[in-house]
Amino acid sequence: MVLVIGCGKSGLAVAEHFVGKQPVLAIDSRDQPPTVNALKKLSSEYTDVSVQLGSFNLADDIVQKLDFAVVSPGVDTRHQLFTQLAKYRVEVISEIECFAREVKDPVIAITGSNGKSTVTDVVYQLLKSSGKRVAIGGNFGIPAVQLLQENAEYYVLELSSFQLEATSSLRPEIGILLNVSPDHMDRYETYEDYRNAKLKLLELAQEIIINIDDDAGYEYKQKKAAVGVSRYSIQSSRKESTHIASIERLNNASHLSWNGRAIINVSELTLVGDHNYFNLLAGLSVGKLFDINDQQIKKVLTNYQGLAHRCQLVIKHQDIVWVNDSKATNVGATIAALQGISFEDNQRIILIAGGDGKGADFGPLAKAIKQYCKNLILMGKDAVKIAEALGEYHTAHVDTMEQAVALAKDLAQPGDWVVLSPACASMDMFENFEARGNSFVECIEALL
Ligand code: UMA
Ligand code: ADP
Repeated sequence: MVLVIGCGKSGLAVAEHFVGKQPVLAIDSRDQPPTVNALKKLSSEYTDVSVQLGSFNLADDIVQKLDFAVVSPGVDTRHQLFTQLAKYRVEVISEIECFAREVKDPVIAITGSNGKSTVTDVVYQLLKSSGKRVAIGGNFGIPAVQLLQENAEYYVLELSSFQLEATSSLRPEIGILLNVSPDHMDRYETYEDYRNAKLKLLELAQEIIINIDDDAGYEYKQKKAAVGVSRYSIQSSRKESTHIASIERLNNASHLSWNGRAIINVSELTLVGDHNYFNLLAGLSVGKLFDINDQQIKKVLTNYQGLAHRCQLVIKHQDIVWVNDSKATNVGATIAALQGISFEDNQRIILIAGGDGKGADFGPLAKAIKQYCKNLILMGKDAVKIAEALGEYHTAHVDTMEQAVALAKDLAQPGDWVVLSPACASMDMFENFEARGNSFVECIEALL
């Protein structure tokens, strides 16, 4: 019997994956998990599917009957259930591991603290543009096991630290580590543990793309192979040389470049901000590894519009720019957004931030806010913690998105940018980051 722990998107997909092959017991500590109706339907259609809601408590004789357990990424494995599973030597694997044990075609896997979804989408667009049948998923939204039905030639997967933890059989053709900065510190004992979960991808992958400008990538490269150091570097087990994607200055303009050769002038890109240039360099590296020609790479990257809720322009109204960066769910993401939008002459950003900080240290965020922002509007569970990290800096506290947007409108002068980039998860006030971003946009529309 397979135990499915957590009945969200991945739990349901795993239950569906094993149905008819092995008996399934799906459990959730909530009474009404999001997939409750779909699971009940499944168990009414298949007698060997059972569902237990409201607790993770299992009798020892049931645990002894288990072949293995599949844990959802959102479930904390420090729960007592996992001690019980270990006692009876029940293997605990991820949904990604279930995928890895069956997939026959090549996988490109992307991890990092920030930029994963953007790079996953860019890589998907690039491969699709070269005529390949490509499936996209993982942390991006569609559980990987569900993609197995797609008859794809390539699988592009965004992987979170949680998904990598209980994964051992995946052998991505290419593994990309974008960056590591603190996140999910409510789930890890130390930053080192979180970082190691991310670095695991580099051990699993056959070929790797690492960001040498980031500490984690740089240290990995120093440890594994002390070859030339630049921004993006491709270390290859297949190829002898090290390839470098970087930003180079040519004729007074910055260019996305490959091995020092300019390919795209950044002024031709739709995406803005240094962090996005790095994301596109990761895409460029994959394009070159797949021998996609420069013209094709250029076409895809210059036309790339970005995903919703990531530094997305909402409206420019009376010379005030409103930006939705709701997906900035950790400190590193908000700092990157502030740096990307920053102005050299003065501080013109009115930042709306706050939510569930997941145990983060807000010190580095406070420093960036003082450098780049003229006002800070805080809301959510950890608003006070952020304000404390800022010390003397004046902050305004609000209870709702409506109040935040109304206050931002009052404060904004022509030339200012109002940016929702919370540095926190959204679940204390909203269903998810999309709902938070949508609420921001609706409040703006109602007010302007
Ligand atoms: N649950 C319990 N007890 C607990 C905790 C959770 O029973 O103590 C149950 C919940 O009641 C719920 C289920 O577990 O029914 C939720 O499982 P889940 O949180 O793993 O969510 P899924 O719906 O399966 O979505 C997961 C990823 N969620 C998380 O990692 C938190 C999705 O990433 C991913 O898209 C999806 O699998 C498909 O692969 C979302 C995410 O927020 C976008 N990821 C984090 C991030 O990007 O920062 C890592
Ligand atoms: P993820 O899937 O890792 O959360 P996204 O591509 O969805 O990453 O971007 C989330 C947020 O992270 C963006 O809104 C932006 O603020 C920030 N961000 C994007 N790319 C980077 C990067 N390369 N480095 C740092 N921050 C980034």
